[in-house]
Amino acid sequence: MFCINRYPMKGGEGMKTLKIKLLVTAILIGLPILLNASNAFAANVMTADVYTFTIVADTTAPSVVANLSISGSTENTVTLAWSATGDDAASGTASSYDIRYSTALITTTNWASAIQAAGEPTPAITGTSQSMTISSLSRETKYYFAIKVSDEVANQSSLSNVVNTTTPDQTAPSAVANLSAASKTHNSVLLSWSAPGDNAVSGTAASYDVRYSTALISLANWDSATQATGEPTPLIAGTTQTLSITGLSSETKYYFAIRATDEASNQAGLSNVINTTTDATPDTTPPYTTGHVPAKDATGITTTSDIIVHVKDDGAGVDSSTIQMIVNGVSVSPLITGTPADYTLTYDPSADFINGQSVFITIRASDLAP
Ligand SMILES: [Ca+2]
Ligand SMILES: [Ca+2]
Ligand SMILES: [Ca+2]
Ligand SMILES: [Ca+2]
Repeated sequence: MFCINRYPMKGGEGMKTLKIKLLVTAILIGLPILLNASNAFAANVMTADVYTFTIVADTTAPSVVANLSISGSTENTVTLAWSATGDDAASGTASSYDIRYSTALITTTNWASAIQAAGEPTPAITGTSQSMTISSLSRETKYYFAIKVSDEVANQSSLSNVVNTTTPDQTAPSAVANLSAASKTHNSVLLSWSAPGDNAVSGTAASYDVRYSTALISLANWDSATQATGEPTPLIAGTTQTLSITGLSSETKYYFAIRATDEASNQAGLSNVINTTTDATPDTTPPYTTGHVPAKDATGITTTSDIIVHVKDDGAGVDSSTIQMIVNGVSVSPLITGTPADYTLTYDPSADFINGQSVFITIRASDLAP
């Protein structure tokens, strides 16, 4: 417990004498030697100086933010901007921000129930422009935003000005992938497809743009393709819709494509591009006769004359099985030669005609049109 080296033995002193000296010394020095061996000798102890002082209380809150504004937005984010206020009103540097948002107007009363943003920036010195982007918002939704500022004591400013914005729609309808030609005629094609949505494949788009061209349609030449008219109003995604394109030319190859647009003018990409060739113009004109020998209403014909007449059709052709020839009230069987476009009927009467006789001829025929 004691440092023996401080008390070297003198010559002739015995162990007993040393023990007595140590005991006396310990009594004289008292307790301090127990605490600090260096104070082995006398110390001057002052009376404790006990006193206090008081820090002034910070009871001044940061100024209210009065210039909160919206500096940008996307479908699911809104960026806010404001100027930093101070620790004490408009001076110094505050300690923290509390930004909240809600789909309802934010007031002092409902502030506590508004959604608390996370990750607000640390306040900068008063007057500094600050910003924060709130994410995970919903598309096409009106949000209100407000901010409060606190100092290190947690004196909190009152509610800032409240701003609002509606997040935009930046998602186009999906591209139609199943455009098809359901039917066609010589001058029309009936198109069919499944409705895409407002946003990709959900919801309801706002309009269609159907185009056609005799050249392959691509996004590059989309603008120069012919715009159809009378497109239907889009129905909810997945519904089958149709459009008849009319006024087309017969026996012509046409390409067709469609794009939907939502109410925010986001336009879908190009659909699958189909092509179809219109039918031939239907035959609506009956056969006709020509090349009559003898000529119609001719006079002075010999009694031995044969009767020759052409039966023609400019469309599908004459159906030879329908040709009828009636001479003076009697159905006869002329020799029929030629092709469906131009049959020649040659009738050689078995008996000569009679002098001065009027011969009455009737020809009937139908064409091969379906
Ligand atoms: Ca303060
Ligand atoms: Ca929309
Ligand atoms: Ca959309
Ligand atoms: Ca015909």
